[in-house]
Amino acid sequence: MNNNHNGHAAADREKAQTGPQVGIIMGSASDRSVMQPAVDILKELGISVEVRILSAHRTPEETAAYAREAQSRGLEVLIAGAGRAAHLPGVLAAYTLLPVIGVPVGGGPLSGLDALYAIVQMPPGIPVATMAVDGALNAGLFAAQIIAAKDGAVRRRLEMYRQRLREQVKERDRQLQKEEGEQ
Ligand code: RP5
Repeated sequence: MNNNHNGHAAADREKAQTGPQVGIIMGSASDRSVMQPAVDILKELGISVEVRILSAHRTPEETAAYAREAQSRGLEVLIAGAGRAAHLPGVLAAYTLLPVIGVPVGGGPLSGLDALYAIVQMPPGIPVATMAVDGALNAGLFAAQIIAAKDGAVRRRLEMYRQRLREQVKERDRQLQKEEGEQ
């Protein structure tokens, strides 16, 4: 495929894409502040999201229905954040072939270690890409990178994001060198 063809394909995808591309699901309203960085970074990168509260334990039927219908509704990636016995990402993954990114939510008596183990230790066959405890920002970036594999505009925004990171580190290093030199 040449670049021109790729350009047309991307434009066609843009036209066809009207609904949300990424579903951000959390097990409880209490997870909202932890999950917000995923919402913010995806919007910043020009990716449409929908945000839902669905619980693997308290609303299991709604959770299964959401995952079953997600791909046919045009979603491309799911991000799921949950704390304690965090079954949500695994349950969503059981009902869809979309990539599911899990965010263990901290807090609680075990400080998120329970959720981390529950999400990262998926048995063979049903994978969940597990982020750090409270790692919603990286979940958003990872979802964007999946979309960027076929979307040049998102790829360019991610490149600019990394460029800003590089510049921030260099600026802090320059500042540190200056302060050290003054001592
Ligand atoms: C999990 O239990 C949720 O994801 C949340 O992190 C945790 C506590 O839920 P609430 O009791 O605050 O609703 O299902």
